[in-house]
Amino acid sequence: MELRNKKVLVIGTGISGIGAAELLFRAGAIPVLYDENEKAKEAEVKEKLPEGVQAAVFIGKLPESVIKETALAVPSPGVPVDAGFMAGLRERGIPVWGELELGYRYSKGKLAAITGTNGKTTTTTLVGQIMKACASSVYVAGNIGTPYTGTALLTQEDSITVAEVSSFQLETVESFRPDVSAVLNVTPDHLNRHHSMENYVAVKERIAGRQTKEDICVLNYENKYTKEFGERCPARVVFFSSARKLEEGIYLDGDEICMAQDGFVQKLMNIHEMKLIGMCNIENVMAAVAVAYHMGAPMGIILDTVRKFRAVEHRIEFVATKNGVDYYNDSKGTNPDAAIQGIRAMSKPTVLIGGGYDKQNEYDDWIEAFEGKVKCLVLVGQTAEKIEACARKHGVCNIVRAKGFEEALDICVKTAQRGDAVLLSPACASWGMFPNYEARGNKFKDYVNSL
Ligand code: UMA
Repeated sequence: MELRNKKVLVIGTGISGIGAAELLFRAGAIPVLYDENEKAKEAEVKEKLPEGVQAAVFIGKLPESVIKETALAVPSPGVPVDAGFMAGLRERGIPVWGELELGYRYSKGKLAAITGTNGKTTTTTLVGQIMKACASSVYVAGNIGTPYTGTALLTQEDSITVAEVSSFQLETVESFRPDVSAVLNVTPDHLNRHHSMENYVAVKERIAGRQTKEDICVLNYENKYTKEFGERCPARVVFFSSARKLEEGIYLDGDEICMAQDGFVQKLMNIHEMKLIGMCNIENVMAAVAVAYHMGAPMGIILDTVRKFRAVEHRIEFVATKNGVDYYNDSKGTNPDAAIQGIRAMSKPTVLIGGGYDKQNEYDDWIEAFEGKVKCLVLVGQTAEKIEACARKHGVCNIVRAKGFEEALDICVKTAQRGDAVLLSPACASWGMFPNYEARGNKFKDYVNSL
């Protein structure tokens, strides 16, 4: 579809909406920004637009005359496409490309796209670093925080884009076709948006929906959903496994990461050479190695980069050792499944900070994953009572409730002894106490570094 001089309605005025409006303007289309949130302010939205970029802005209600002139609608990832305003646009036959699809249509070069319930930021960051070590024009974009539309027009034929892709973004792709895709794992999440696990899985699979056997899809052999997807995936599948030797693919054998290809097995590296810890990170590394290798990176550069790579901020991030106690920040553990990875990564007796905003989650699986490692559970926030009841049911009894985050930190310092670890991995969002998980993680790090 030629968009030059056409009115394109961009829904949402967050970072994706601004990225989309900028791309559209520079591509010669006429962007119209719309936000359903009545509290948004037209002047503030206009201020977010880069200098020289123009777009009309509508807040709250959109006039019928604007809808009538709309050639294309571009929703931001946070806008559900099956309800309300968006459903109305579809009924009127207005084509819909999500912000990711729009960026894809305008980008050049090769694309690696990574999705999964957990681990996608770490894997995307690592693949980005590997590709930057062996190519000159590399962009890392998507759900990671730099909108895909923000880098698309910068790309050239020899560029490489490494994109973190969320299920929200995949709902509205059409022609999106990465050269190499990856689905790291799928476990229940965002079910309020996708309504059922079946829908959530189907939407994740759209990352490879347009791929052919000329493309690669990297999948986790040890996750029920991604393993099953391997049987019907339209791309050439490369599996990775943390639990068995594969005839073809990348796997963990004891402490060695190995690659089996065309009947040959190559030992790639020992996991103790990595700075990352935890089985989830070993899986992320195996996936990243597979993605980067199939994007054409030489194995030597891949492994050198993996050896140097440190955890992404707030994800089982080692902060410091103070008085013989190791402090880890896993503030990104905002749901029980992510927090399970955090506690599993610990090898020492651990004082664990949990609790926060109530997303109506159940905590049984998380507490079962403690496996006797948690010597004290320090609870904060709205969910403290619910988690305490659940923990006691599972026989975890050394529990302390803190009135606030600062008090929780004081308790950790008093309780942890030389040889222990302190882990912030709350299994809950930070809202109510902090604006976001980054602020919570930064508070933790500042406190630890000041000890
Ligand atoms: N809005 C509407 N109508 C709606 C919903 C939202 O008008 O029905 C408006 C809001 O009022 C707001 C704007 O849309 O002004 C927000 O849009 P957005 O929620 O899409 O947020 P962005 O700032 O554009 O950020 C989005 C992603 N956010 C979500 O998917 C919720 C960011 O992922 C992403 O980094 C960014 O685009 C760049 O691509 C964040 C995220 O939480 C990190 N992702 C989820 C996750 O990782 O689990 C999927």
